[in-house]
Amino acid sequence: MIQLNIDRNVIEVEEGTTLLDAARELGISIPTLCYLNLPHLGVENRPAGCRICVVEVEGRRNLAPACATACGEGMVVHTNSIRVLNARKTVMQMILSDHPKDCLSCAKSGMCDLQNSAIKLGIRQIPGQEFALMTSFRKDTSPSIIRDMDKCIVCRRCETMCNSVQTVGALHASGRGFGVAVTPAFEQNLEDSTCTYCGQCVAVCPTGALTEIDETTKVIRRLADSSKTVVVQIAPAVRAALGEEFGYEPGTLVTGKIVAALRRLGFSYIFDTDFAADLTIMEEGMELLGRIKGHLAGDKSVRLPILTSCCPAWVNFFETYYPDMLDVPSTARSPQQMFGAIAKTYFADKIGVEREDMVVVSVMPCLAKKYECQRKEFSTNGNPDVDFSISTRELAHLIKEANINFGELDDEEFDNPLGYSTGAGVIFGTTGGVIEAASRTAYELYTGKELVDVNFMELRGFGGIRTATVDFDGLKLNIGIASGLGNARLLLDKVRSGELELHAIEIMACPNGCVGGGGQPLHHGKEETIRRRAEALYRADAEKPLRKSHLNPYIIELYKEFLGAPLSHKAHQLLHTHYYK
Ligand code: HC0
Ligand code: SF4
Repeated sequence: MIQLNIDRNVIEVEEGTTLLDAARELGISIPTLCYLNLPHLGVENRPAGCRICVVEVEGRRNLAPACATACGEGMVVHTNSIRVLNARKTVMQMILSDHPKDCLSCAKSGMCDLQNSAIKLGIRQIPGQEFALMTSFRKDTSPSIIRDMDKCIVCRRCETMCNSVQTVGALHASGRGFGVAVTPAFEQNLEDSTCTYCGQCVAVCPTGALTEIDETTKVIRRLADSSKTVVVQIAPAVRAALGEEFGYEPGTLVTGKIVAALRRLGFSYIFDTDFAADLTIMEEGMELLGRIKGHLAGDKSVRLPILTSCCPAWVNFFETYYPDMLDVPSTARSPQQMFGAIAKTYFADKIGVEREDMVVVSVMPCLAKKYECQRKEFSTNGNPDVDFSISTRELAHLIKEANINFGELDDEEFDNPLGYSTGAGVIFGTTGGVIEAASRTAYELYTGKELVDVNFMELRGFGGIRTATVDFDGLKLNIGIASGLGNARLLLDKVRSGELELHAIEIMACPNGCVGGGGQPLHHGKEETIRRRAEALYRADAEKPLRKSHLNPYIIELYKEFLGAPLSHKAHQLLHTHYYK
């Protein structure tokens, strides 16, 4: 153990502890900007690049970055001496001297760590900025994300998420001095890189350098167009997180308030992606059972394990990195896309609206969903099944912009038929939920027996990679679950090498599933926030009268009136897809 003195407090810490952690243990707050600690993901970003966390160590000539300086025996440290405060202010002024001054209209305004740090440090002027070199980079716009490197402070948090957590490797720092920026290889556009649009870089960017494509203005225009019927669907994970934007604790379910707010915003029909999640289970569950039965019958052409296919960033990832396995994932479209396809056919017919006059908007915790709804295979004669996908954060902006007092809204119910869901559809939003929902239905369809306890506790949890065996009345199914693309890669490599033999694998690109999505209220990597959102979804499931997808009466009606049966010709046309590179 090492003993040192910080701001006249004596503390004992283990060797290797940083000054930042020692100070935090004492309850002393040292400001940070580039530093990001994500212990649940096993990564720590501390390039010591911003120098905002500098402290004074007696006997040393230079100030030391607290995030990257180990405690030493007998050190005497001052975290808020005049010298330290002046240095932090100067550092901040230097960062701001080369930073655009459009804070009022910046997409990150009000959520920006740089802005908050400048406020805390009392910055009121930026001396000498007329002499500073204002660098300017071209803006890079992709279907999901905008890169504005003028706002990059080279904290490299995005690089850590993209490389260490997601193992995608789309972003790296390049250049020197004022010209330094974090960019895809050869400064190509994100769209031409290996980026999956998972949005995890956006979720940790402390400034407006990486933000989502904002589609709220387009949505408002469609809402104002009386010739359009505007239908909205909300994803499972949105209901457990949107409340945070309005002062509620993480994990507060605000489903009824969201429905009420969407009605006030002028949407004609308020539906639930959870309905389409139930539909996904019907299609994907039958596909799973078909492959398992084929496997048991000795059919060598059957590919196992089946991989879930509802996460578009994951689809991007396997299309790029596993082109030899494109026939392994389920062909079922994601619930977002199944919803769009059914809304613009079955439902449009029911209410007598032409496809071209219907606009489908989705509210998603995800940025890759913006890209997914633009994939060409999800449109008919150029008309997309889902017109716009907005994030949970964008919905919060819309509600605030419309002056809706969210906290005072009484709960309202979804519209039917596409607004009714079982508990199985709700848990899609957290890691393990899709495979648990599939297991509930597949068990009953396979065994012909009633599943009394629907809680597959062995499939729940928060570990990035999990395996479990579920018992289908004697048939043991080996299940794998991975969240985060780095974990997906680890698991798939084991399957490819034959080290692991699994029947089905659920993969979600974002750590811990959609509850931790790149479009959710910024959680700054706090695992507790994400965990509480996940718990909320399991609560919502437990409160539902029906908890198995195949019992959803509106799904039964949809097959009876329109689709015929799971995996029918029509179901294939509207609800399945193919993969390509
Ligand atoms: Fe998800 Fe989904 S569960 S990907 O995480 O499958 O975004 O919440 O909407 O589509 O349902 C996201 C969340 C969805 C889809 C569903 C799936
Ligand atoms: Fe990397 Fe995901 Fe960001 Fe793309 S969206 S650059 S894959 S972290």
